[in-house]
Amino acid sequence: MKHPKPTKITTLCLVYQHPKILLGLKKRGFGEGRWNGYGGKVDPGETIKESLVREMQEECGLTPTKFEKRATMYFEFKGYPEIIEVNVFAIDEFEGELIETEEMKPKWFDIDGLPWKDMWPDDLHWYPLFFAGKKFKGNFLFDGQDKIIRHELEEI
Ligand code: 6OG
Repeated sequence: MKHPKPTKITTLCLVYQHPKILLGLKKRGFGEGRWNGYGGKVDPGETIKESLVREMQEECGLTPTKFEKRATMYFEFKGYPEIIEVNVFAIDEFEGELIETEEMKPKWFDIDGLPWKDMWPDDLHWYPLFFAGKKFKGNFLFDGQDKIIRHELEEI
């Protein structure tokens, strides 16, 4: 599967301890009002792993101590030049105390009771692969922020 050249590299961390998953309600900025994993833009001079540890600490107070890369996905938005690379990690173990921050309000969900209508629509496509322990890659083309025009997903 070919992918476009990203303009922005990000991480997305899902703390998954079956049957529970930790999500955060984004309180501001891109994806505001949606439940999502933790993460954000990888800063210059920072590795992807350093970035995900920093973002988790900043957004929910936890320090991930055992994690695994599970997916790389590319998101394009019709009419916009930005192409976001999202590196998805399963966080298996962590230290610290979970807190609400200015950016994110945390909540543990049962995987059978996810708030799909208040999540990114791509999540419906790839969360099942994530929960099944798969590694995968994907491309998504959005029209606005609610509608997916085209997508492809492939196990690796
Ligand atoms: P900041 O740009 O606010 O980080 N992200 C997405 N997550 C999902 N589930 N679906 C998408 O579809 C996403 N696009 C971006 C990556 C943005 C955070 O949101 C993730 C980052 O963790 C379009 O720093």
